[in-house]
Amino acid sequence: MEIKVVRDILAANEMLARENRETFDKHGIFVVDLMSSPGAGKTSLLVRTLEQLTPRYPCAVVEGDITGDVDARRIAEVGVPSVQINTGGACHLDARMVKAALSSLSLDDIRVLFIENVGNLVCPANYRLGEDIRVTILSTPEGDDKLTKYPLAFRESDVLVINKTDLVEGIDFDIEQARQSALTVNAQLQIFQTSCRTGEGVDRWTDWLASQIESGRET
Ligand SMILES: Nc1nc2c(ncn2[C@@H]2O[C@H](COP(=O)(O)OP(=O)(O)OP(=O)(O)O)[C@@H](O)[C@H]2O)c(=O)[nH]1
Ligand SMILES: [Mg+2]
Repeated sequence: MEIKVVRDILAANEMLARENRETFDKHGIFVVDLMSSPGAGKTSLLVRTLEQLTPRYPCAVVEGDITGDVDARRIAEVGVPSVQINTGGACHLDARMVKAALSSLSLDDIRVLFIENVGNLVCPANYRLGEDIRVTILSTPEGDDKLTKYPLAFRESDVLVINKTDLVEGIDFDIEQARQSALTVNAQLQIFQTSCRTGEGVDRWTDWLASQIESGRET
């Protein structure tokens, strides 16, 4: 019975995610879902990415947090429209929350929508939101073993961004080992290495993202 309830919740979410997808298609919006542990650098990568993309594409952001609007304010400082969702305790966004947030955005004026999920490396991966691509960030201080200890998010993603490469000296994070582990978990993963502090590697990621936006859907 318990299993059935969980399945019902996920099935209901899938249905709403498809509705969101139809809305995005109708308005020609490319959607990126960003996932990671708390503090891996989702907002930092978003800010860097928006600085490069907004001259070419009108962007907007849906921010998911348990409480508060700190991240939405950081996005507003870059001059990009943002909507904050407070989950009130839930460890992930779901398609219903995103659908509700869309009513606060001017969809005809958006080409790329970024959704920053709640900081959590496990729960968000179970809930599709209607996105085109899913990106999971792993930051070097978390350790390269997280790819094999928490494989779901990486298995369910199109992209892995290894962030905080500027901190790799002095901690036990082997980038080559991380890349190998990632590809073992998901051979289709596109892998990028960034430092949001120095900006290193951000261009390669935004160039690839722009190519995906231009070509429409998926990797
Ligand atoms: N050294 C270094 N610090 C970084 C880098 N990227 C982010 N940070 C720092 O890491 C901390 C967390 O970054 P955020 O961008 O807020 O992380 P987040 O994933 O959005 O966090 P939540 O939304 O709370 O889950 C901040 O102090 C950032 O300045 C990086 O590449 N290098
Ligand atoms: Mg954040």
